[in-house]
Amino acid sequence: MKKILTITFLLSVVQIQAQNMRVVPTKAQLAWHETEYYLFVHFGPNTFTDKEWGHGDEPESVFAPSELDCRQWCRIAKQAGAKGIIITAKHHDGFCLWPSNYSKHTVRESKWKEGKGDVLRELSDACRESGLKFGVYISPWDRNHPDYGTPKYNDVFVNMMKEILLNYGPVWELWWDGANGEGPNGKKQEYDWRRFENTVRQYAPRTVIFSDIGPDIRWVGNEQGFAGDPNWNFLDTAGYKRGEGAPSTDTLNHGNYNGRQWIPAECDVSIRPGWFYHQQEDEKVKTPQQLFDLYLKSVGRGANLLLNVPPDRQGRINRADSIALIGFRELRDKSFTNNLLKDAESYYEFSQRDLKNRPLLIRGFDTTSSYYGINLQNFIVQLKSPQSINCVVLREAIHLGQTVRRFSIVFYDGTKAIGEVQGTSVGRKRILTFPAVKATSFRVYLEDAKGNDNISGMAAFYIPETLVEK
Ligand code: FUL
Repeated sequence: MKKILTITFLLSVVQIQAQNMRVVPTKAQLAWHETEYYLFVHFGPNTFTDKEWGHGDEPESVFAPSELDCRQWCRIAKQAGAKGIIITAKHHDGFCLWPSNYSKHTVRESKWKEGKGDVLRELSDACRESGLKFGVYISPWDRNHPDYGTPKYNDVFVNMMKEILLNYGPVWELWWDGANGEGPNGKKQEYDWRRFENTVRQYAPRTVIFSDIGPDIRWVGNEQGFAGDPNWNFLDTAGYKRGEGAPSTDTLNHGNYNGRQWIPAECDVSIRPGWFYHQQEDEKVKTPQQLFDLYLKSVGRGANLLLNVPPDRQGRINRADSIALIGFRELRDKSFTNNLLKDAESYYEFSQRDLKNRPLLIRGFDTTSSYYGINLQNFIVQLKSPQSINCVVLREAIHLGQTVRRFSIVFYDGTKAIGEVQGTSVGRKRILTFPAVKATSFRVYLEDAKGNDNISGMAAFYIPETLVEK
């Protein structure tokens, strides 16, 4: 009897572990991971009143862009190498950038284009034309709507989402802000999240939903744009709620190593101090170098980067921001174009599989994830000639899960070890930067993993010294 119990116990342990190891992304999440970096656009009455959180009592006439040009936003996004745009269709002030039938606080009531304007229409068209993904931020918190704070508001919110999903889709990502304050009647809303989620799944099953705790994508726990190190794509949401009931910011930042759901992190951060445009911040736009550093701390830790670039009162992306964005693009191109492993050879010390993995290195580091994985243990890369290296990039075949917890890389000059770097999680992409070493080969040691590791891409670069992560 005791034996049977022990066996049953062991089997269930094995089962639980196997279940954990099988946590993998959905197809939509996998595609989302590949979008890597895209723009956030905060635009609305706050742009004109110089506020960050409007009270919802602003007259609609304040919304008056003089030369709104969503095609200009898209051109700049493309030039900057971003893959999509997410727009604040409705911020906390409740103003709708589309003529919603469920509100009287919209572009229709403004004087812009004599009430015939529709920012969502213009942006969704422009995104489609330029091959950018179109995403929508919609704040459940509404400081204007008369029904807010009553069950009727949940109908309003559902209907607004339906309007957006059905009339402007495909919506690639839907962004639910966790903030929940009081409405015009002084009451907070009891959101019917289950119904909200069902609505999106019913009308737009391919849309990925962001909120603090998913269901598809989680908030990274800060608005500075950096993911945790390590960063797990797993999160346990049982017992947690959106907004104030969310897990600790530290948990959101790192994820849960043993989490049962695949809910990867997105790093939202603004190119300026504020989320909305304020002229006095024109001098405070982040530099290309700062943006590059954010890229290392977000994308380089396996998360996605959602970079906010707020249009000005004309309705155009300001010159100061576009210059920074293009500069950021140039730094990425300069850094990641010349993969030093192009001609390298790779092999396992203790196996006969010499050179079998060469395609991994040659394919190097494209954006489509390879469907084959190799194991890191004793993986050696032999360079054709000595190379100065200060950056190594790894990818895990995340469609098979995420397992790598700790690894190290030892660099050699001939047979002499000349340097070592350490890394934690890998996930969709891990970019390690370090003081340059001149090496003839290097060896990757897997120090700890939660299951079979599958590395699907590896590359090495010599990036400008000033860009090495501090
Ligand atoms: C927060 C909001 O309160 C900010 O205004 C901004 O929209 C940011 C992205 O999310 O919760």
